[in-house]
Amino acid sequence: MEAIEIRIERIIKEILLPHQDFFREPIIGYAAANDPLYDKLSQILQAKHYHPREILPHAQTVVVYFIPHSLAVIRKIKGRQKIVKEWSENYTLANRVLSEIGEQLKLDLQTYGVESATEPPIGNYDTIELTTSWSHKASAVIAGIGTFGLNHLVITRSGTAGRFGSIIIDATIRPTERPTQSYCLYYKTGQCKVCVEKCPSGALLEQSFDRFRCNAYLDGKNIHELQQGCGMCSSGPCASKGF
Ligand code: B12
Ligand code: SF4
Ligand code: SF4
Repeated sequence: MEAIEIRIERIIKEILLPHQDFFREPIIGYAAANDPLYDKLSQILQAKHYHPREILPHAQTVVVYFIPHSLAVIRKIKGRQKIVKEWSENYTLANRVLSEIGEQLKLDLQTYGVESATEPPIGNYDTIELTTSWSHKASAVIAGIGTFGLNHLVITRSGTAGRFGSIIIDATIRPTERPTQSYCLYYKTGQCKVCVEKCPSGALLEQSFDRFRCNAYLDGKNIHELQQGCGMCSSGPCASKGF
């Protein structure tokens, strides 16, 4: 029988295949559902965060996948000071692709007798506090896919410009080792603040991130109504690679 992680990787890659112009090779990481970091998350986040076993009682592994935007899309936002339509279009496409990956993995794993539970790429979140109770970024860090950057996003070895999804399963897969160093240039050398300099709303500062300010900008107060997302803090030197 095909090993479960091989199967997971094959399914994700097959779904991405028709979208090669828009996404690069996915990065997939595995976290143990009983990783002690999950016990501390509500405390770290200062908000309710589900433990994987509150979502799936016999959870063993959290599978996290990162689909990095293609270099063609990244080139469109690099050097720009405002959002471009290619970023918006990839944002929308990524939502669709991530949902498809989640649904397909769930169906396929079921045929192996593996139960799973997914969170949508944009979960139902508290629209006042702007927080969810299932953080893909936190799981990405626990699953060894990346580290936090000054941009408050997760940076992977293939950069920060991309999107995450995760699925909780009741099969055991060996956890991915976590990187020992930050992928962010600023945290590594103190030399880069490009994300802060490029943020058009003033939400992202060296010492803080004002999610309400960012959200107001994303909400369309400063963006054309057909455009979604904002790629500026994802478009620095770490856009397509980690350091
Ligand atoms: C709500 C939300 C927003 C809100 C508010 C964000 C916020 N609360 O900070 C708004 C609308 C402002 C927003 C903006 C953006 N978002 Co958003 N957003 C989300 C969403 C739906 C939930 C995030 C959330 O509230 N989580 C709960 C909070 C409490 O945790 P958190 O923010 O994820 O991360 C915290 C912890 O991980 C913690 N932490 C601190 N120390 C440590 C240490 C350890 C060891 C661990 C484990 C954790 C940890 O630090 C973080 C901050 O406190 C997620 C999808 C998801 N379900 O995860 C996408 C998500 C975070 N967004 C994403 C993106 C891409 C964006 C934007 C670039 C817009 C865009 N799509 O073009 C901007 C970037 C703004 C920025 N610089 O951070 C991506 C991130 C990709 C990446 N490379 O990291 C996500 C994961 C969506 C996805 N499916 O990929 N977002
Ligand atoms: S742009 Fe520079 S400082 Fe900002 S997250 Fe990327 S590497 Fe870090
Ligand atoms: S998404 Fe745009 S507005 Fe929000 S922090 Fe990043 S650069 Fe600033």
